[in-house]
Amino acid sequence: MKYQWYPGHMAKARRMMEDSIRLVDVVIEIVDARCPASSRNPDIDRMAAGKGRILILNKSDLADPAVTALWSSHFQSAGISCLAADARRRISVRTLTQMTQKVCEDRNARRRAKGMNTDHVRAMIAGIPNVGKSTWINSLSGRASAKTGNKPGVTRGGQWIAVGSSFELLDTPGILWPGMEGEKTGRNLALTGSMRDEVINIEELALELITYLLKSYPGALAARYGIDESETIDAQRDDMILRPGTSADAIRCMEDICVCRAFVRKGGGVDYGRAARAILDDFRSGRLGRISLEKPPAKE
Ligand SMILES: Nc1nc2c(ncn2[C@@H]2O[C@H](COP(=O)(O)OP(=O)(O)OP(=O)(O)O)[C@@H](O)[C@H]2O)c(=O)[nH]1
Ligand SMILES: [Mg+2]
Repeated sequence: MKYQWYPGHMAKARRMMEDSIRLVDVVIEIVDARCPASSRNPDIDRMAAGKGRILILNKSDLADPAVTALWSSHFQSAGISCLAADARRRISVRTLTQMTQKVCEDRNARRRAKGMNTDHVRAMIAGIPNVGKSTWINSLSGRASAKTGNKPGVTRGGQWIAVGSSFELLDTPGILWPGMEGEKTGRNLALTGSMRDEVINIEELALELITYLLKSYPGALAARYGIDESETIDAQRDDMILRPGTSADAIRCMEDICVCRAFVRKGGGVDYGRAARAILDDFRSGRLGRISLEKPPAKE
């Protein structure tokens, strides 16, 4: 399955961001801590060239803490200022001040030379849909200034929000990019809810998640649904059409989940659609445990 979602409002948002970029000193890119590489938009990288940069690994409460620590040191050793965050908790303005002042050293030196104030910083908050940009701004400002929601595409226009006297933050709509490379990138963004479920085959996506969990987080599905993960089946069953990224065991697990949860269709037969929605919901809200979808490349 190819995952791709680039509706007109994103192209429009991208143009708005390109127009506004000259107004800001820093670009704060928010990514999903469960897949920090997949959730970085190369368009934002290009747009923000020459600006101070900060990377926030948000939703770290849902990610595997050991893997998030690997990502933090990976970005830091590449010279990228980064911070793991849970935007639903209060975020300290002081931490952000320290980070922005550091990435703004050149700008500050130029300003001081002209006798200008260096305390005030304007930042654009950018990232793909649903990673928590607006929640992060609200958490920093201590009030619900920006609209948030548990689906991609909530923020539509740009909105400036003042935080204390030192920050002005520009909330922007989440944007993806056309021509996304790599199956895994799209799959990860579909899993974390950065694409609309309506444009995705959620049953296939759930099977990909189960395949991944069986391999990388054994026991997570058994703990949640009471199924037996160790049972394996004959992959040659002729009613199965396996797609890349999914395994026969994943189909068997999905069927077992249907049985354990009594997800059956009216006329009989298991209800894959319901099981898929339950599994995706459970993953997205952390009920399957703290799970990361990718690790940084191993150091040489
Ligand atoms: N568990 C958890 N949930 C979060 C966190 N940050 C945001 N959320 C939730 O994620 C959902 C999306 O948050 P938003 O702030 O609307 O995301 P956004 O990036 O502004 O999304 P768009 O405007 O659609 O691009 C909401 O349901 C938030 O409550 C976090 O750090 N941890
Ligand atoms: Mg938003």
